[in-house]
Amino acid sequence: MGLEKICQEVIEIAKAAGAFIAGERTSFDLKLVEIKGKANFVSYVDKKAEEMIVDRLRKLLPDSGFITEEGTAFDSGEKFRWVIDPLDGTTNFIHGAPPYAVSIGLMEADEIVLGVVYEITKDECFYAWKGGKSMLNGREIKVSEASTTEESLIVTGFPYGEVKNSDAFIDTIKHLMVHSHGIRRLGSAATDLSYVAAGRFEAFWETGLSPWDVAAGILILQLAGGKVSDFHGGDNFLFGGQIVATNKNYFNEFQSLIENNYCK
Ligand code: 2AM
Ligand code: CA
Repeated sequence: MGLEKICQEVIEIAKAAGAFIAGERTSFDLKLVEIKGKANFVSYVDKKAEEMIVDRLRKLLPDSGFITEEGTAFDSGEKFRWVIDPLDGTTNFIHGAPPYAVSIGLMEADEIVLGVVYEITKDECFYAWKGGKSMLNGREIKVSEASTTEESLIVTGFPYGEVKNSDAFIDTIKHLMVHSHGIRRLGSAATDLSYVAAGRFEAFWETGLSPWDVAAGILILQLAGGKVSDFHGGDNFLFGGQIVATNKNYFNEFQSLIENNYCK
């Protein structure tokens, strides 16, 4: 089966999980939430959604491995590996605030070859496969043309219990507060990357993320014409926990700003 066909199937799987999550939201009970650590809620909804997704992906591509947030399936070192966050933006979900998304990426060896981000609250499905284009609900998307901070709206996520980078974070915020159109914090990294891909934001950066938060969104952004790196401008952005993601024209200025602040 080709990647385009697989992508169509994955879209259906992401939407089915999204429908389950949306249904659960209407009757969500905070008492059922386990608290795994500070600011790190895991709910039965995340787990159930992941099981639904894994079950269908196993049938779609037998012998594939899994890297998933809830650990309901495992990476067995196969050639194809699914990288899944069944609910990216769990804290938003728990509080009933948008956005939250299903994020499903597929890796072939070390390369991301397919990505689907289904943002549930706006019913927006972003997707891309290697050799194709980036799409949103059936229409092609492209990054914006802006090339300077002065023309840019920036999105980020707040560091989680992390003290070591907080000065760099604050310095970056201070600079952008003065010079950019503004700063947003949506609470779903998969959605942040998809919005840069769609030209809604010019740039995104964050620390401490896991591969399942970003895998699908990275490919969607790259195939929409955007650029992704780690804070040094290198390639360790999927597993390295540091990501800079921008449109094409703004990359050099923004990546330099982040490198100067974080890599002193
Ligand atoms: P999640 O909702 O799947 O956990 C928001 O800035 C991003 O950070 C989201 O993609 C969110 O994914 C992730 N996130 C939330 N809590 C986190 C934590 N405690 N540690 C690391 N990442 C977290
Ligand atoms: Ca999650």
